Amino acid sequence: MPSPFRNFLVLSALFICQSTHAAETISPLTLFYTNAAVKWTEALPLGNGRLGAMVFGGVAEEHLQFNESTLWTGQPHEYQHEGAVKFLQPMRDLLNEGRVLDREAGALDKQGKKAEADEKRKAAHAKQKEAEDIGGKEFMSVPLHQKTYQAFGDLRISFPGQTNFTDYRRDLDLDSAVAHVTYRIGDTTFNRECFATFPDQVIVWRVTADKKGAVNFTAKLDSPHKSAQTATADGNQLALFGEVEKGGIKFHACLQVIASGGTVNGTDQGISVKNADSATLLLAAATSFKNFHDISADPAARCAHTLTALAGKDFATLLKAHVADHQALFRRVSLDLGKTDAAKLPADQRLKNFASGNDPDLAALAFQYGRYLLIASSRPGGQPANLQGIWNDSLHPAWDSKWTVNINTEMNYWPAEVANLSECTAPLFDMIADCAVTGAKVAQAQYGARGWVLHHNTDIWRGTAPINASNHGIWVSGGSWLCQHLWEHYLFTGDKTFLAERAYPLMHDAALFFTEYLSRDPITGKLISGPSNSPEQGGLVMGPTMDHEIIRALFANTAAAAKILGRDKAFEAQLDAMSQEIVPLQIGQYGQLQEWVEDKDDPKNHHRHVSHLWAVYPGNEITPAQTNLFAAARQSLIYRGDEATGWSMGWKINLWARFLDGDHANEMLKLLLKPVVEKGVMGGGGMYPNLFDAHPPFQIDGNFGAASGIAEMLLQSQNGEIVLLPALPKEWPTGSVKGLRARGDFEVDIAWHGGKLLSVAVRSFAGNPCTLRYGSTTRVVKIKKGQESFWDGKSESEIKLIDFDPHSAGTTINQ
Ligand code: FUC
Repeated sequence: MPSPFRNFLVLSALFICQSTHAAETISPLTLFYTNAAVKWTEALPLGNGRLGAMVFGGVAEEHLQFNESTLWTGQPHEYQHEGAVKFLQPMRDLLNEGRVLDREAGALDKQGKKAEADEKRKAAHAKQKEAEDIGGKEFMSVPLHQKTYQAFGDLRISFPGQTNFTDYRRDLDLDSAVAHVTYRIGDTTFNRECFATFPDQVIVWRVTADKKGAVNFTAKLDSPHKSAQTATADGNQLALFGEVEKGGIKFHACLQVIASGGTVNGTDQGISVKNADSATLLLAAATSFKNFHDISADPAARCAHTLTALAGKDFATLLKAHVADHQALFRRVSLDLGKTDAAKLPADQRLKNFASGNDPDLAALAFQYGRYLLIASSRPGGQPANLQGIWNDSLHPAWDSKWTVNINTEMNYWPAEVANLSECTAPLFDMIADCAVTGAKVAQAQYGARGWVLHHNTDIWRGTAPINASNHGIWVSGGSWLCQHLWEHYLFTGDKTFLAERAYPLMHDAALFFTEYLSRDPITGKLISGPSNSPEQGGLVMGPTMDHEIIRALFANTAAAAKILGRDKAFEAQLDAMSQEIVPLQIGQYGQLQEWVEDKDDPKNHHRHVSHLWAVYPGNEITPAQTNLFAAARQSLIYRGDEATGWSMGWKINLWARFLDGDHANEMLKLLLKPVVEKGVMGGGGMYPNLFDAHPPFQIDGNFGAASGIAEMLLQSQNGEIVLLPALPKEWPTGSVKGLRARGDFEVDIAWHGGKLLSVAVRSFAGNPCTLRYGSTTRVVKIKKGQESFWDGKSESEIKLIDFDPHSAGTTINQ
């Protein structure tokens, strides 16, 4: 290796060491607290994608509130509104008539005829309302609302007499996905550990004491479900079972208690352990849900099967398998933004100080927490992360804790590819495939179209018809937005089998729907979307910009996929031709990117949705190269303002990163990483003490938006180049990131110092063409499959290539 090159690698290693030095006494990647949780949003989340637990860490009473991702109200059901298609054209006509009246009002305004203009506007408004009324009565989902994700139960473990304790600490170690509680009573130290294991499908909890025979407790199960009952078996097992509603989903949990030393005694009310040295609890939980049209499974048999499979496995074996499984995903990426003494404080204190203090490591922790939460809430074979991931203690959670797909579900998966957790997308893709089945029925019944459509929400029954109210429920782009995730998965992984077998058929049929749905706009002569809305404001309209952006992207991606796969030439040509005909992006009177086909944006509108900026992020129709549109989109974001609900601020981090403004992105991060002050649901967002994102209330999308935003600040690859440090804020002068993924099947490590790139290493898994950009310097590099290239970002520097072992890359990064 030539010496200058070796030097910058050594230097980068040195800086990384220096930056971690100040905090070497604390375990990195840990959220710790000096008090037990009182509120649910102080408890710490564990999950294996199917089971979730919130660990409170109380001394006298430990409380694990737990979930299973398939416990929902309702039963298999089709939601399409048969015959609704006959109301489609009347709605379009009314909306178009309203638009004509609005235009006439504008012309009258210009002639100074204000009163007449106002009359016309009123008439236009009446037409819109009439269309919304027809929609509301004739076009909505049957029934109007979807179903609700449910809390499952609570494990309460009471420790008699444990009131006077010292040296309390509880934490969640993101690196091992284990929660700990330690404290002392007199001269006995108690340790509790808890994790939710994916390989063994149970929640494992253990207590140990450093004095023999000191472990005494009683464990009980209860549940907010009225039907729930408990019963003991074999003296060391306690079952909790019931059904959500008559004929609905049945549930069953089984707690098994294994003590070392002492005695174990079970009754139907609970299991008591006396004078043990240590004890392990295994909690299995299951439901009768098989898939969206079959709920005939036996949850008790499922639990028995799970527990039987654990026979002979001790705590250490379970822990080892769990940690290995978690770290195989989690350790693919490390991020160091520098550590200060601020990192020695408990997480809730760090949150309070973040905006004013110097704690860049909390941003790194938030990034890794997003990755942790995705691993914990979205694993192959399960349900995708819903509005609360999998964590929910209520029978009536906010927005039913469903999958809202006009931003929220998609945001959950924004970090998945770039933050090297590609496998976690599997449940999302399964859900898309289900929705393509139900959505085909909605497309036929309500639009008379082939293909499939998903409106703004879905639930476990895969409802795809418009829900709640026509003014925001009739929004047609949920399915096509989700299709972008299929395409991105291909771009990041280069997996052609996935493209051919999974992605393309779904994308094809989503695109097919829009080829039949788009109508010819009588005013502009272009193809237009509608009836629809710009989520969730402005009411039912023709021509929201976001729809057009998403549909254009769907058409382009589907056509590109068809070309790669050598399929459907005529369809590809049709998509290309139709794309050109869709209403184009427009710049309005305030220098803004228009949110609607009409130039009617209000620059004082601070609405949380920034839908028309989809083309900047997560789309990429608007790039820095399109200077006018780029400036207009940026102007729109400035008008929208910064402070908003949690997820909205999460989106804005990503947008400011795409606007190449790292300092503004960092300001957004500070607004998000602050304790929430609950001022009502649409008040400003922030975070809870457990670093769960607050809409408010708790909604997990902001956690994922923050994680992807931080990645976007450090690496972007959406425009055919790998752009290094595109939006590095001044407050992160020195740091490194390892293991991010770039489109084209690359893995990237970056180190920087003094705000400048020090080194980049790019590993190629497919030998795709590669252009690296740092600032205005670009270098085209030929990296063969299995080669790693090193560069220092300078135009004159040599780019070094060495071989690497593709099987070990991505899983070997030490924290
Ligand atoms: C959309 C948003 C709300 C909320 C809900 C779950 O309706 O407009 O703010 O996030 O989803």
